Amino acid sequence: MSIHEFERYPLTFGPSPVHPLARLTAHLGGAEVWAKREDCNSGLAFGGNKTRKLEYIVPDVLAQGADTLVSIGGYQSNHTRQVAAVAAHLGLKCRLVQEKWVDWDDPVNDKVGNILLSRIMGADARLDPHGFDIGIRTSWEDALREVEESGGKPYGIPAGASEHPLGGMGFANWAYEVVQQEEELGVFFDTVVVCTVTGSTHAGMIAGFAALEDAGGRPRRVLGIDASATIDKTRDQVRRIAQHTADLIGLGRSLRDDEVTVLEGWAGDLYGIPVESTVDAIRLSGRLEGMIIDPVYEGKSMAGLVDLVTSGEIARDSTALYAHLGGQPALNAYSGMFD
Ligand code: 1AC
Repeated sequence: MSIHEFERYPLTFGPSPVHPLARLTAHLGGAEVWAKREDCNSGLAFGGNKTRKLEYIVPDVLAQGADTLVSIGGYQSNHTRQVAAVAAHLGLKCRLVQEKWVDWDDPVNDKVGNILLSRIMGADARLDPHGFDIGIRTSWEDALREVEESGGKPYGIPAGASEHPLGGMGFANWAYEVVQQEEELGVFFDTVVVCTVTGSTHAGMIAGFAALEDAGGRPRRVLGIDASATIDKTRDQVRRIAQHTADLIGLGRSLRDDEVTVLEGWAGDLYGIPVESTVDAIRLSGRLEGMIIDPVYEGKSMAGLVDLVTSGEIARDSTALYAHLGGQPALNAYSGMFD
């Protein structure tokens, strides 16, 4: 099946904006760095990368006649906030499992930012003491069962939508959108840099760009920057979801090892805990570009991009695209870092 034949329920404003980061580029002395802004992609609760994924999942939600979306993430999950927004938009109920993925001692960590927004939008967001893990969680399975036992019709969306069979589709389509925007802008991004944790954003890009390359497109690198600090799990999950998505969109071959790149070095020791390079990257992006990034995901991928350009791993004559996945609401739980 071609990617264009999959049903997509519109939740975004259309293609997310792409623009040059001129002052960051000058600061780094090349490569030329641009950003594609999933943080500006929709009117639903500040948008973000999950909204694009949910466009491919909502048709199935509606086909199944579900009345409650059931999802999971950390206290400051961007994913659960976007699920809550989509539920509100569709007039559905929303039950969220918010696990203690990050041992972060800010006293309002479980009250502000993403979780606050989810509650404002009417989600039943309940705290759960379990720690970080990117896989399928029993707490989430329990929540699905509880909704069913109380007479509801639940629809399960796992963390980051990553383990959902259609979880990679949104970013497979992102690759097609990039190629369209390249044509309009007269630019070619030889390198894409993206944060990766639960994997389906990165995996979708891999599948989409592989299909485009096989159809005669120019080759490019998609560099995933690990922010999970459990790199083997993330790498396995990216590969598995990328291959599954590639199969869905008819790639018709196995992905090569060089198409699945997950780099480590910027996550620190634990998911969700910013390290010095994260904070530096947040300040750099804010001060040079007025572009706000978060301490859990984008601060880590931007730190990776800065180092990769500085070291020449992304060459001076490259044109690199930084995928800004959103996530700024979490900053509210990290205010102490910027006193
Ligand atoms: C981990 C899925 C993830 C979130 O925001 O909850 N990106």
